[in-house]
Amino acid sequence: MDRKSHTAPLNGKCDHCLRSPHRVHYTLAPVGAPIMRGLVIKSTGSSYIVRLDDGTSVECHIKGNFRIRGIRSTNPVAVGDYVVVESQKSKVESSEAGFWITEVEERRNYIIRRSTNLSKESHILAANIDQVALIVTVNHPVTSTTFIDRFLATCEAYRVRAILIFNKIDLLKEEELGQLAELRALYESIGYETFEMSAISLQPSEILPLLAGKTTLLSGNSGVGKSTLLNALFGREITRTGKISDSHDKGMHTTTFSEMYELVESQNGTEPAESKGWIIDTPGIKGFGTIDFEREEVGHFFPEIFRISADCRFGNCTHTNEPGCAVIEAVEHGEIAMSRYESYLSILGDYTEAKYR
Ligand SMILES: Nc1nc2c(ncn2[C@@H]2O[C@H](COP(=O)(O)OP(=O)(O)OP(=O)(O)O)[C@@H](O)[C@H]2O)c(=O)[nH]1
Ligand SMILES: [Mg+2]
Ligand SMILES: [Zn+2]
Repeated sequence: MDRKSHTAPLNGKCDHCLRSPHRVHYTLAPVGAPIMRGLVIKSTGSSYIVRLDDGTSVECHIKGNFRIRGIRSTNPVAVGDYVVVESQKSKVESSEAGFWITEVEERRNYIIRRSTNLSKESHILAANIDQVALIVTVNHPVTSTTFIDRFLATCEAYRVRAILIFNKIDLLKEEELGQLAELRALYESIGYETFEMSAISLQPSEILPLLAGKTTLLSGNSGVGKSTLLNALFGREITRTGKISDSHDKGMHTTTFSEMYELVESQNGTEPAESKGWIIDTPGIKGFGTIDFEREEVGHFFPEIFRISADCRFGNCTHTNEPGCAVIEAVEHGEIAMSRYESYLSILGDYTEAKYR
């Protein structure tokens, strides 16, 4: 017998064990076809849960020599990847047969970051996504505008739509509510959709229109409420949430693995549940190091800087000290926000630092 798991519909009785409802449940079952295709729905770093095309889920490993060409990443396989899985009998008699990921299908897109600004290793947050919902908090914890802007610039570079969800508005004092309004106005003026909520008291219907039919990556600092949002969407606790540390007013990295959850229409009939999209919960991240931007290119990933840069005297202007720079002039006149310009300079600074290290 081989260890195999299955996924039951969220809103019906499971055919395998008649328990209901649950997501992934391990059972003993014969191995199916030797070569299968599936979607990576969870990554622990050492193993992966893959939802096979027949709807069952199996735990897989990757072959020691299997690495994706071209990208130096700490995780060659990411949540959202479509992969080829092979089941193999183990050569060692006493051990179980295993499932191995032998191939990753070409990605439609992905979001990648360096763990620290100068780190050489990169990390793929997720692959094949329709949008990123960046969860940010004005306070408890404070999300910095540098973090927001670096994340947004990466979404621009990889052409993934990004929306900003401001959470924990119930905790904000009057002055902080003012800050919230200013931030929303700033990002809306650049062209980003923004949304505000209190995940602890959220009704799914308030946010479902933003997510319906799409695969959404949830990201943000630790403790901003990503997992709380997920639980609110499902109306029950499907993932653990953690307290904010009293002394630092920061999250404690409660979610440690990335996992993809399917939103399904709740129906009471006998028809199969219809998928309403996918949502990916990820571990909170601190810094956001951008990857592979050329110096002259960084401005392309700040839409308002890019628009104005058409008026700079030099085509390869980096908007730092060149004469006739329209961007610097726009910052001086308040047409480009100082916080955005500082974030832009901080990315350029990373490259200068790396160069002279
Ligand atoms: N007051 C208030 N608390 C919230 C809200 N959303 C989340 N919290 C609390 O914030 C804490 C952290 O929430 P999590 O959902 O664990 O945060 P996370 O973003 O998943 O954090 P990591 O998994 O560490 O990345 C928990 O104590 C939540 O109850 C909110 O809208 N209002
Ligand atoms: Mg979490
Ligand atoms: Zn310029």
